[in-house]
Amino acid sequence: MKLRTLLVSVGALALGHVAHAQSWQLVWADEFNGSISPDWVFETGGGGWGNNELEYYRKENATVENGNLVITARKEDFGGYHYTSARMTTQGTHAWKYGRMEARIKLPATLGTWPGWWMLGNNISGVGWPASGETDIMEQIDNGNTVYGSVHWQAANGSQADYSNNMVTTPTDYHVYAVEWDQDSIKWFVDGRQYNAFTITNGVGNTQAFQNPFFLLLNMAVGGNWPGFTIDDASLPAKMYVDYVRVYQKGTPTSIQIEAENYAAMSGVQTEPCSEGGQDVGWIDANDWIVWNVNIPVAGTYTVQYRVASLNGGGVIQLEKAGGSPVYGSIAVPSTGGWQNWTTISHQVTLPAGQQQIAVKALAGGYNIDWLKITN
Ligand SMILES: [Ca+2]
Ligand SMILES: [Ca+2]
Repeated sequence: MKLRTLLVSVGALALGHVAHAQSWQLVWADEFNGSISPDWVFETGGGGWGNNELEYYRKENATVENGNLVITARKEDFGGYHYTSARMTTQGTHAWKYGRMEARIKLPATLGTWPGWWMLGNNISGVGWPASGETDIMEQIDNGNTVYGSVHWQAANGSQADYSNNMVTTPTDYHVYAVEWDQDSIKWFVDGRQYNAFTITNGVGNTQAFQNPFFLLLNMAVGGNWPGFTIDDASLPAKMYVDYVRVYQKGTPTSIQIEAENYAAMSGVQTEPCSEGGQDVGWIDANDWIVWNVNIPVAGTYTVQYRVASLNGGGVIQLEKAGGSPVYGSIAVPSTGGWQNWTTISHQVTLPAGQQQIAVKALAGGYNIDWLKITN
């Protein structure tokens, strides 16, 4: 969103990767359900701080409509400028090093508007720009159908360096614009489709700024060095809708193994020596239940594995909060050919965070359990 010069391709990764499942944990969000989070700081003033923008940024130009943030660009005299709009950041309230930053956005795409969903290095007030680094998750100008993903940083010789790519979409429809950023790369996505990547491994190409925390920005400029200074006044007011902003980070790997026999409470079962060592829980009949204490570090999706044995199959495990509600999921237990022939079955469930009691209830019996393992 800042200064823009000729774009140079530095450190581009091969494109066309398909997004793969990762254990992203939601760490911050604003869904704009009725209000704007106080974590947003509104920047006020005219000119866009280096871009020769034509608007004066005011908090009044950011409102909430039907669960959306709405940034409205207006033809309106204020503070010596002839347009108003809004620019908001999480500078000073929240910054993150690495993560998946995504927002669902619908743009006006009209001549003279320049909306941005972007990030700046949190140390900008100390080292300045572009040494702070800048990641533009989505920019679009005028009535074009192209959206841009870019980075700006400081080259080793002190000059500004840039890298950018773009894709054609339908900006006036809602799309999810995201980056996935880790120690090795920044990747840009529209609706889950990757169109750009940038390598930052070990600060290659003087990119070490991208190993620091960044804060978020949303704004819509009117005019400026990039879109130019021709504004379609008749199309104003123009609105940028943001359904949500979400920040995910890779969860700390979780792996919790619970010996079935170490239950906190049970009904109708017995323990017995296990052929794999220790004990297992057997004599499980329909409606029997077993409760364990567990501490889940972060709410989210987990894989729960069960080490089971069953002579005849036909059993069903229901995983639930102790007491029976909510039910997290259920899984059938196959025949393993013997009461001490063990196999591992698993399913994915969504668990709340914290110290809690989980339970297996037998919707149908006829199996033994040696252990459970909860991983993300
Ligand atoms: Ca929303
Ligand atoms: Ca066991």
